[in-house]
Amino acid sequence: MSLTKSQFKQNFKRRLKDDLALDIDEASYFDMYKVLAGMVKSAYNQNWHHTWRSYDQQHKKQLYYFSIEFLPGRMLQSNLFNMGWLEIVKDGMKELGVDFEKVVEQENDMALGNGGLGRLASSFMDALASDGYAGNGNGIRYKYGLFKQKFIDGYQVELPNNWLNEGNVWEERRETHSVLVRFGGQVYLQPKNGQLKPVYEGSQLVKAVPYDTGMVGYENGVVNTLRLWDAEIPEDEESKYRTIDDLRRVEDLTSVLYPDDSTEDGRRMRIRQEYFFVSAGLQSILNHYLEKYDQPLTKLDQYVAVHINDTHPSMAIAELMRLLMDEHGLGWEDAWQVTVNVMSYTNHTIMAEAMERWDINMMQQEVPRILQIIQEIDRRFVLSLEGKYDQNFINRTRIIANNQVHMAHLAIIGSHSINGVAKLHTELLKKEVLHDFYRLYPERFNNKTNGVTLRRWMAIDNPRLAAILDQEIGSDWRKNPLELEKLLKYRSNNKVLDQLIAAKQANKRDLAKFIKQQTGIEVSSKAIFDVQIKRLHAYKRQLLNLLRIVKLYQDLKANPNADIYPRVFIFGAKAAPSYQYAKAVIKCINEVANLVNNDPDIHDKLKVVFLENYNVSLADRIIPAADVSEQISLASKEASGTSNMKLMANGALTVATMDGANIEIHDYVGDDNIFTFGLSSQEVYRYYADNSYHASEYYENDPVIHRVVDAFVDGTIPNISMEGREIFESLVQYNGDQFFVLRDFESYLKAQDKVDQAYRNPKHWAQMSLINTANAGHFSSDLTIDRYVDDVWKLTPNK
Ligand code: B1N
Repeated sequence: MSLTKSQFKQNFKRRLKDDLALDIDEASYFDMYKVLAGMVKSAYNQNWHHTWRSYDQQHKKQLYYFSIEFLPGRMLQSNLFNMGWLEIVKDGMKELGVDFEKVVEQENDMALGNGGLGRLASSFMDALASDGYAGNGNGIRYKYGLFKQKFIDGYQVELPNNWLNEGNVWEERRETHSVLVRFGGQVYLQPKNGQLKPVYEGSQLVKAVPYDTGMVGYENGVVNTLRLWDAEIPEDEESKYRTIDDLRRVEDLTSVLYPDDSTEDGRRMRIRQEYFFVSAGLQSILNHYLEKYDQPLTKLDQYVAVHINDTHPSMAIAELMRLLMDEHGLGWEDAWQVTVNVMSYTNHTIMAEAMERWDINMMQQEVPRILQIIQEIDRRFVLSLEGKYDQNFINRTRIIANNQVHMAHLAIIGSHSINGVAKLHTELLKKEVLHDFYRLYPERFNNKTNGVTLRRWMAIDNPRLAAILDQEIGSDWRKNPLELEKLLKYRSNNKVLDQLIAAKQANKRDLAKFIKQQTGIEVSSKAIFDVQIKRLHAYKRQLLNLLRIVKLYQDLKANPNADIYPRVFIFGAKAAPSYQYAKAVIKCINEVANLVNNDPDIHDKLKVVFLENYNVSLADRIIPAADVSEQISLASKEASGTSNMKLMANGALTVATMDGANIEIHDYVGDDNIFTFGLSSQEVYRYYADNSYHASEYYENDPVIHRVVDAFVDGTIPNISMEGREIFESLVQYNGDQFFVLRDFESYLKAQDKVDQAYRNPKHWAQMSLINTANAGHFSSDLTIDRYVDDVWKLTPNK
């Protein structure tokens, strides 16, 4: 896919003419985006074709990553980059007098995910292709991505995100690969040729149509497939869809992404969505296997791995059983063996409210055959334990209990591998949350610490940093992320440290300009840029950050000369629309921002900036400019976190609790290059055990806490009479403060004081920053994928 600059300029102008009948000075940025994306796609289509043909010819084992969320963000730049075209196109555009940045911004950010889980799925797509493995995605083509967030009077307002309204240049509708997915009705089993076969009455068929998107590997010619399913009414079933409601239920299957991170609202539609993409995906996998690989289904596990990203796709276990038995005639034992060998499962959270449990009656109504099969899996599971384990143990581990289907139990019983997403998280799964299952299947449990696409977050988003790296340690770190460690040699090299400082400064100036544009707020690029970007959730404790800002404000009001190093607090966070507490925190942050930013006593010492609509494109802008990374979840609650990795890679220093992957970051950079604080997970569990944490005591006994918390109800912060009260109450009740904000407050202040002091020594700060970047290679998703490939999926790289 080589291309010279003059070829590019020529082709680009010609295609504007050929496709749109426009000269370059007549084309809009959107026209140019479409034409450029079209060029990119025609260029990789050949490789796409080659890639899947070679998988088929070699009968390569293929992985299918099933995820209810994918979050690729904008794809133009990353495709250009992976094809080795980015610099050529940037230069060419400049010579053509086109603002490339503006062209890039035309693309609707593909936001088919909520947060870390969805972004992880997309980073794995990039890593699989870039490492040369046959790995494909399977998901839902939502018409509306995650809502657009606006702030009106400081409140979050959700607007629809109609990302498809101007078309999607990357996708390819593959009508001929459509399959039918059955919902509802009654199912009976009838003997036929010595087997029991289901007979359906009154069920409805939905047509699942795949839209495929090429996943371009980094400079290796590999292009894998992300297959997202849309739902339609089958042509010959139209007569069965009589009511508007019938139609709506089909449309709704792929209309909205559930905007819930870590909670389930138990909606019937969600079950239907989950079954829809799982059934469609598995059918297309089996069709392809039988047609192109032409092997018996008993050998499926040699050629196919299906990974279920959290429990949302866990019906895949029952659906594969159904397809193997009902459609292809395998007996239970054979089908079960194949299924367990094919399936593997990642758990992403220990938050009890996020554990999916579906009402048995709802499953009966929506997916009756699947429920039948789950009941049989459950029956056999219980049978296998009887006599070996006591009744309590059996009741705790079985899939169906209290009229609910426990999806994590199904996922565990039906998979050969179960992994957590950071060392601590996996340990907690084994010791606490899934301990019973760990006793049953110790060999199935393993850790796979998350990773991030360093090429995107560093090479594409932070060209200034990348240029320094390339010059000092060469450019191999793009392919071999551990090469970043070579940077350690320069930790005392003044020239390199000065360059790093200058690059960060320039990035901060860019972000300051953007902040001014978006919010009107003036921030100084000399201040510390202190960043907390992630979903808004009580356990992530944005409130802890906010309480400290209020304290600094009060300190400065009492003593305007207080020695506080100027800081800009930057937030990005969406709250689930039904999550009232999280929305109250957003309102309070916005009101504190108003108060602080407009108080002349504060000068430039504190600024608070809450950027609207945090998404991948906004992350692209913020992360290169960050000095401080806030990773302050209550220990044990954040399974891994991934913004921690992106920020460290860009040289931000982490203020961290010993939670999730923070612990591993700490292990790599060492005590001196991270600011840790707060309770350990053991201490948290001890508090749970003896029920001895009483938030009210901290409120009563600590005058600083008292004053800060009172600010939420005494008028110090205006316009939050309701929300301030809600937060106040949540904190000061005897058994309030579920996430130990007040308990960790003092320790947090101390860690932040160290940050404040350390920043005053720019050389030393740059050195710490360098050490973080140098160790970030360990958190490349390329390496995470290598570990999944070796331990779980057993794939071989493509030649
Ligand atoms: O998955 C990320 C982790 O880095 C984060 O720590 C973790 O919080 C996140 C229900 C979830 N866990 N659970 C979800 C998402 C959507 C949904 O409907 C739960 N997201 C995470 C990647 O491992």
